[in-house]
Amino acid sequence: MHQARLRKARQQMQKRSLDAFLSMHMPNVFYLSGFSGSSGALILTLEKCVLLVDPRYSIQAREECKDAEVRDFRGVSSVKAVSDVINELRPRRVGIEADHVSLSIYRNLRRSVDSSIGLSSVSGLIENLRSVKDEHEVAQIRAAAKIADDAFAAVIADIKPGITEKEAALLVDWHLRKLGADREAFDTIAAAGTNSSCPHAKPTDAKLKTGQLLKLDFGARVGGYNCDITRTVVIGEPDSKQLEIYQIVLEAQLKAIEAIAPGKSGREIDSIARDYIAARGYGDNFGHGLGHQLGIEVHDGPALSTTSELILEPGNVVTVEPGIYIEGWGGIRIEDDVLVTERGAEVLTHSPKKDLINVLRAHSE
Ligand SMILES: [Mn+2]
Repeated sequence: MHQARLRKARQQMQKRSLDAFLSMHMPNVFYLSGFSGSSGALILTLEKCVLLVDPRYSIQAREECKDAEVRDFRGVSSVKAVSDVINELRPRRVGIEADHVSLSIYRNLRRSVDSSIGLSSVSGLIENLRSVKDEHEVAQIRAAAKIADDAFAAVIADIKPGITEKEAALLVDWHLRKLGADREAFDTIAAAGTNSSCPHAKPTDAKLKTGQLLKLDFGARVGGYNCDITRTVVIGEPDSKQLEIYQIVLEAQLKAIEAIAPGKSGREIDSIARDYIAARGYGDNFGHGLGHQLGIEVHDGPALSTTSELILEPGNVVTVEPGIYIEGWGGIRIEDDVLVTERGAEVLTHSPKKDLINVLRAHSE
């Protein structure tokens, strides 16, 4: 699995006239080597793959990384250790990840790497590979999505008026972990009433009340991969405005999902949902992009937005998450994870969404 990824990375290096590539960006290091620690550096040449870790991670790195030569360093800075390996391997030109290396690290590298070795700024070399998921990656995201779906079903049975947003978020997290998630993909959002009008609201100590909307946005992380799902429910009987807006968001989401296919642009898919919402008078209430790519990172690259350059291809995993947010009233978002296949969209998250779920009724059923 990592051998195939290293092969692809080397092809990309050759296309850019690089005979070495340095990554200190952990999502990329994990992708290329399987190392899941919090810091390390991977130096890839056309023949060698060296993973440098500090002593905290020596044992773990040797266990996790069968396709890399693991070395540990102590008593020197990580930049000095990286420079020593580069000087030993003597490439002509090393690609440095411009989006992830700080100016001070770059300056220190330039000082300690032999002046005959070129350091070139590169962007997206590994991210472009990560955008097309292999079978193993899709299996992890599928497993994460299954856990999130099962957690949602369990949470619905637990939620009732009187518990706080923070307690609702904790219930989500508890069920995710209990069902086998390694951890949450990100800080769970549980936002009720007017707080739900903030797309990325923080859970508060406010207690859930009958008649309120409750927006739950959460995800599981499994084997280093994330899923991301949002459902909006109502505590008790929904009113007509809640039902009206829910239907618009749902319809916008279903239309966008249906349009997903290889060759379509991220912008096109975004506009299908956006135009539908605008035509119903809520254009100003959908401020964010329709979705992002999903993988080792929760925001694993741009996907569906008004500015996206992405052309969809089989193996992309994207979220589709339109929302309508009205200040002082509340917000409704519905989010699912979608795998792009030759035939179109395969939805990976399956929690019910056909109707605005009445939590109290679901509870009594
Ligand atoms: Mn999302």
